[in-house]
Amino acid sequence: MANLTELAQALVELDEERVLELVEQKIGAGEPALNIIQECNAGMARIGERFEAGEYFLSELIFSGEILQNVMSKLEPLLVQAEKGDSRGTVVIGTVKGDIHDIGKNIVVTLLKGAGFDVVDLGVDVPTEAFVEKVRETGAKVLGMSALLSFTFPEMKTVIDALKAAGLRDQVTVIIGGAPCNEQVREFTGADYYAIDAVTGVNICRKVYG
Ligand code: B12
Repeated sequence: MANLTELAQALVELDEERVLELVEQKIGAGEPALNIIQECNAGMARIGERFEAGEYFLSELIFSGEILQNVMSKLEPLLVQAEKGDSRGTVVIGTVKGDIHDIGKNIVVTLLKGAGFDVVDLGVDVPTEAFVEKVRETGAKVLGMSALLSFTFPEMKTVIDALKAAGLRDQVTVIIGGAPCNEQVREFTGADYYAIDAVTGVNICRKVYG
């Protein structure tokens, strides 16, 4: 098992005070916010493993989410250095039906806004029709779907099939993301891209909108 950094380890131990102290230190030392997020992600992955192994329970999962959200509220001002000027384009995004994980999606939203995109964030547990309706209404060229639960992967396929049925599939590039997603999941769902992290997702949006 890979060694964790001090920050990631403090997160795994759910030592909120230490986590926030380390984050403040890193911000003060000029460390890029994205690096700090990456370190935290390693900690969250380890927390997930402990949960799977029965060493952590739902309460620990909930607490870890709260700590990460507090970290994010410190980092967000650093991420939103919005580029001025016209909108680069519209991106519709949401976490699929049955899934309420939103910390990763919210990072994507923050980065997209910082990069000058108009973002329509549908939130979590988003029904198929809501995705399809928003794509139709906004004419967005990109749809992003987040899924952190393996059993919600079929939801992404359902949305893509519904876009086809609505005659909208050709106008929209579909990007999927979330910790357990990968290329196989992309293939299964019929999405155009799988983004391993938020930055990759933003770069794909840049490419689509030229
Ligand atoms: C915190 C957490 C929770 C919190 C979520 C709080 C919140 N507001 O989001 C709470 C406590 C609510 C929760 C609940 C559950 N959870 Co949970 N949770 C986690 C945990 C520990 C961290 C998730 C997280 O925030 N990571 C940090 C963020 C920054 O990472 P990320 O989401 O992957 O996002 C990054 C990229 O993936 C990407 N990205 C994400 N989405 C998108 C979308 C697009 C378009 C793009 C471009 C990029 C992108 O950008 C982000 C930044 O780079 C994970 C473990 C893990 N490995 O991730 C388990 C995990 C996801 N949970 C899991 C489970 C099982 C559950 C529950 C079913 C537990 C239960 N028995 O009730 C419930 C389900 C609730 C529901 N219906 O959704 C499992 C899922 C297993 C699986 N493969 O299906 C995991 C993997 C833990 C594990 N190993 O067992 N959970």
